[in-house]
Parts: sequence; C-alpha cells; structure tokens
Amino acid sequence: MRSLPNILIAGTPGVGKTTTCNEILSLASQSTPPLNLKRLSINDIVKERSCHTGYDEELQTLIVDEDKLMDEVEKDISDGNGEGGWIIDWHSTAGFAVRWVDLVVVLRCDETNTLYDRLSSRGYKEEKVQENMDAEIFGVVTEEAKEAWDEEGQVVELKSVEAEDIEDNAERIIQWVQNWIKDQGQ
Ligand code: DAT
Repeated sequence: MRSLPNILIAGTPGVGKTTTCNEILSLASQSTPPLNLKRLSINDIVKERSCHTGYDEELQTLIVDEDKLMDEVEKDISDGNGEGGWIIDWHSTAGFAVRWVDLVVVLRCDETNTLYDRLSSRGYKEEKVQENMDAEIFGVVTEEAKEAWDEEGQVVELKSVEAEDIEDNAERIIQWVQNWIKDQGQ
C-alpha cells in the first residue's frame, strides 16, 4: 500500500520533463510538512545499469532493452515496501505497468519553433529533431498513455511552453499529491 502516489512525467524530448521534475522536488521539500518525493530518472537507469543493447548512430540514441529496464524500474518502485512517492520521467509510457503509476502527466509544447530550438540546441541531427517534432505534433505520448491508463483523470496533459508553465505545472502536481493523500485518509 502506497503512502504517496507515483507520478510519471512523460513527453517528447525537450518538453521540459527534467526541469519540471526538479521544480516538483524543490516544492515538495518546501511543503509543510515536507513531502518525501523522490526522483526516478529513467535516462539515468538506462545508462547506469546498462539497460541498452547498443547505440543507434542514425538517431543518436541508445537502443533501450525495455525488458531489462522495466525489471530495474520495478525493483526501485517496490523498494521500501513500495511506499511510493516516485516522480518518474521518461519520454514514453511504454512498458510501465498501470498499477505502478497513479498519475501520468504528459507535458506538451505546441509551439513548434520553441521545441525546434530546444532540440537543435542539444546538437541533435535534423532527422532526430524532425522525428521528435512529428511525435509532438501528433500527440503520440498522450495517445499511448491513454490506451493504458484509461481510467478518468489518470492521464493529464499540461502545457510546457513558457518558463512560468514550469512553476504552474509543478504547483498543480504538488496540489494533486496533497489531494491524493487526503483522499487516502478518508
Ligand atoms: P526534457 O527533460 O523533457 O527533455 P528539459 O527539461 O531538459 O526537457 O528541457 C529542455 C530545455 O528546454 C531546457 O533548456 C529547459 C527548456 N525548457 C523546457 N521547458 C520549458 C518551459 N516550459 N519554459 C522555458 N524553457 C523550458
């Protein structure tokens, strides 16, 4: 039984997942009483625990071994008797068991020029930038999330275009956590 919810922050690369997670953790530590939320960066797990089978030169990305990755994710999520409080970030919701996650937040950047600039400034090749732009335009991550977490309210999209969106979104997520805790107590 979780005492804190697990939240998956998903979205196309460059939409602001890392920045938003950092803001959530910062607000959580300033809450009274502080909320013991913890970051689970899937990117770090892929690299640090070698959950990949090689490197795709064309797309400049590691080829993820999804089975191995999800085994590692499950280990972390089950840690501490599965008490919850994980803020997980990944560009996709594929492979995650529905029962692990209480809320999926899909960050969206519908300002294509803004997203283009964020991705190109990472030094991504044009092909990789375009692939990610297409995924964002077609809302691929939301579609995928809704197919799995079909329960009402479990998948929310939040706009992440301007700097103030980061703070607004983090505040909304903290509020959602507070409400979740209250609901559990009833
Ligand atoms: P992600 O983790 O989704 O790949 P990120 O948090 O690393 O994205 O952000 C990529 C860059 O874009 C980084 O320089 C911060 C900036 N950025 C992201 N979301 C933003 C927003 N809503 N307003 C302003 N800048 C943003």
